[in-house]
Amino acid sequence: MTIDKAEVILTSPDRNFVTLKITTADGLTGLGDATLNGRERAVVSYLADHVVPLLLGRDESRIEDTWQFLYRGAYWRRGPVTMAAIAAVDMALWDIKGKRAGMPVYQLLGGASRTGLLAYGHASGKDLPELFDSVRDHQEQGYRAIRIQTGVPGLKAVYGIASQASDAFGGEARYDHEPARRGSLPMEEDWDTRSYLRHLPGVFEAVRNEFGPELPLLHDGHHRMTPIEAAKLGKALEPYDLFWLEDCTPAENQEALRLVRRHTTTPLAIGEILNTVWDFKDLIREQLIDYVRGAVTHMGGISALKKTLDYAAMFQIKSGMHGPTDISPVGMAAAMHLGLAIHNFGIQEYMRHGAKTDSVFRQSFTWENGMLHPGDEPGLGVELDVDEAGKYPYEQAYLPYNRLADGTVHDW
Ligand code: EZ4
Ligand code: CO
Repeated sequence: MTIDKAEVILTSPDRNFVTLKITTADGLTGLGDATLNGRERAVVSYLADHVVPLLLGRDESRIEDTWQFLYRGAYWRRGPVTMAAIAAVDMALWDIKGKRAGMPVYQLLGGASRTGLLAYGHASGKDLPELFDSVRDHQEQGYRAIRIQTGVPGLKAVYGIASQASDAFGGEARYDHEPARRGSLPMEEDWDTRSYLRHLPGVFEAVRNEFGPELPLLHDGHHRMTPIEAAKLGKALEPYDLFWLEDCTPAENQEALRLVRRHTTTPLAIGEILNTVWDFKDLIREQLIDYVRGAVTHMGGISALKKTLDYAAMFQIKSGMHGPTDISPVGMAAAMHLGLAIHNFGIQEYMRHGAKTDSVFRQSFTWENGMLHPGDEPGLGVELDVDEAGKYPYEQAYLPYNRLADGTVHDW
């Protein structure tokens, strides 16, 4: 069948999401996630102005050909805007192919390699008592693996720590849903790497003492360290047996990971801001990482991320797909189908979306005993309620950024 219609839907239930909806000549629909946190409208324009006209009249069944046409045909390759747009087309066509076949997408990818996906959530607290409460709260929500972020003495506002309750979560403190972070200008946070490096090992020691050796613990360094600082932190955290240390250095300088690797056996995860297999090529071939953090939404879709993960599998590197709330329920569903099918699944990041988001996107995934499963609806298993989406117009929102004590802008 040919593609008859392609619409770009920008909606902001709890937060902004960009969704591509493709309709075929016989009325089948497919959804794709193109959300790029803080730069949403750039992808809306890329899709609506440049990609939609190319889709109309195309054969819906030709997923790989459409991907290659959009990637190679544009001449300008890679980059988050381009790859989020291509990802949305790819996801929507897989959704349609599943519906056409009457099968969930994971069946088309080779079928289930496991019964469910181990997922981790985000515990945080400005101090240890708050952090412990947050870990317990996550355990009560069913999480069996938990990311730990804390405040650092002397710093007022630090990445990943909620400082106020969120309405979207009935008063639960959530750093990704704070109204203060959704203003018309980005919020400024502060940073000091030496204080952080002094403080963090003690936090992990306390968490291990309180919660025992079994619980898988993760931590996100959010690109803030130099190679030698990252090596030092990885080494200092070894006694606490982390599942992974994420984004220890900025991902642009990939050679830096060689130095980190020489000094520590703490597993490393990288790549939530990477966009193509080329960005991962050296990291994978040189075995500089243990987990691929790429998201379906930012890596050009299911087709492209599957190739990257198949390549990673040759080096015993596993998936650790990015799954914050700025990946829409459509992007999360795509991640779950892919994660269920591949052999080298590692872990899936999962932060629950808010109630308004769940009212716009009707979903069929399950969350039981700390495990996700995409469900068995044909396609991706997500439907978008256009009327409901229309109730929540786009709101300008930026990610926060960082300055050191002397005012220097630091990596965020
Ligand atoms: O900063 O999703 O691991 N998760 C993260 C996230 C990212 C945001 C960026 O859009 O690092 O909190
Ligand atoms: Co991260």
